[in-house]
Amino acid sequence: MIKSKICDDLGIKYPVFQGGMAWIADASLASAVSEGGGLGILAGMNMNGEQLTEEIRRTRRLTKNPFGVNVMLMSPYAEEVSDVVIREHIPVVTTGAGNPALYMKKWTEAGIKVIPVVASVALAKMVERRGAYAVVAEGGESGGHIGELSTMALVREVCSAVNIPVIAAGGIADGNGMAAAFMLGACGVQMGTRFLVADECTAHENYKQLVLKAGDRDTLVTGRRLGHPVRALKTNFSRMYKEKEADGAVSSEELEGLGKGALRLAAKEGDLQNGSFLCGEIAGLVTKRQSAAEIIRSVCEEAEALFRSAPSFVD
Ligand code: TUI
Repeated sequence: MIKSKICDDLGIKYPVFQGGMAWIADASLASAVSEGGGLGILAGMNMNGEQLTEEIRRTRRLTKNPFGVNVMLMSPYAEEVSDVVIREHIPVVTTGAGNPALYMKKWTEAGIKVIPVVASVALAKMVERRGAYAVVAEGGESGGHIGELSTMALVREVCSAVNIPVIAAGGIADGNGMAAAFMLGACGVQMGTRFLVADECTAHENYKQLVLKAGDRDTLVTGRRLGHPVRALKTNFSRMYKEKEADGAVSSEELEGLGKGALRLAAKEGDLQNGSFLCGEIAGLVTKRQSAAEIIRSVCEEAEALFRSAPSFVD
């Protein structure tokens, strides 16, 4: 069985995190992942404090296993959500899309294991100094908000720069990806795209169909002009957005307005015209519907088989 230091520390069976995907990572998905032996993570992004508290309680009714909460730092609710995780005694908090320095003291003092998602060595070193338990090094193959570096380079560079556990994310959806991440020095993986099609994922059926059908070149990145690049599936909406972004006559305010509500429309309504279907490059590998527990077990068993066959690479 694949295991690492983070399993004992976090009380999980498999070193697999589920990404805290906005509008997607709810009690249903997070509890299924935690029940399956991984770490389920609720998305704090699209909920205010009261809604998140309710979702945490729903999750607790569905699993007794540990789960985490992701605080998306660009969210208008980040401040109130940062207090909810303390009040609710959440054991693990991940952060995304920014620098979590503002909240780290109160979280670590409350005994929370803080695991920021980082896209650079500089941020990884900074959060290590401030008491982060681990980091998720997320490369630009990921869906959603991304940094500049690829997973291959970022994970390796972060692993060599810090002395805390590194969890790899971005472009990982099977045992080969997991084994590769461990070879780079990671001791866990976070997956988002593969969990989009989990039975317990409540994303709209249209979303799941798009992911299942997507090939390797079916995502694109928009939002660079606004300073927050986002990877999504190629659809009429994302192509139109990209064209407008390249058009100097379209103002940044107009672009901001276009993107508003698009994540909810994709996840909840399956709106193929106006929704933004965030998805990673590895979608081409995601072709099967399974339960969250089956996904976690099969990824870890594939990685284990690869490690067992590793001596064949050495003469
Ligand atoms: O946060 C994510 N993925 C997301 S958040 C999201 S919601 C959204 N909606 C519209 C526009 C933008 C976002 C959808 N997907 N992943 C974690 C992540 N964090 N990826 C990259 C980063 C990151 C990037 C730069 C973290 C820190 C950073 O620099 C911070 C600094 O100030 O140094």
